[in-house]
Amino acid sequence: MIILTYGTFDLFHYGHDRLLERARSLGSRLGVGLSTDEFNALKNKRAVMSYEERRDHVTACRHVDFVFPEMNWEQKAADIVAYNASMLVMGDDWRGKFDHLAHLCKVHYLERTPDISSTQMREALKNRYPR
Ligand code: C2G
Repeated sequence: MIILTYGTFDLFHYGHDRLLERARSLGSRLGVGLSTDEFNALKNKRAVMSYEERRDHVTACRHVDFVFPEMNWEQKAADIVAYNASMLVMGDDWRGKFDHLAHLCKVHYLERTPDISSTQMREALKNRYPR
């Protein structure tokens, strides 16, 4: 059973890893739609790490089987069909946002890991290594 999830995965941290681990445990293969820098601009997000650096990090994660670019909001339906995915998994900060895809596959939201985020990591790095 193929599972898909999507995200920026900037400054990869244990909250990301736990999400991917739980998503992977729900199926037999996990694919990650990794937000391109251009799509991050649409999400009003600026990642510290480049797409290639984030891709290498997520690809190295033992829970992940394949990574593909997430270039827009609309591609999920086509991705689900193209990869023959049985489930879309997202953190529950997205709860309800992808229910419109439930006619194509199961949509499952997992509890976010508290007290860790790429933003907090960025702030911590800035304080630890002030320029
Ligand atoms: N996440 C989590 N716990 C955290 C931080 C993130 O479970 N402490 C989850 C998020 O809920 C998301 C995934 O990790 O499912 C990736 O998080 P982000 O990189 O912040 O992704 P986001 O910007 O939410 O992009 O089309 C969907 C978007 O691309 C999702």
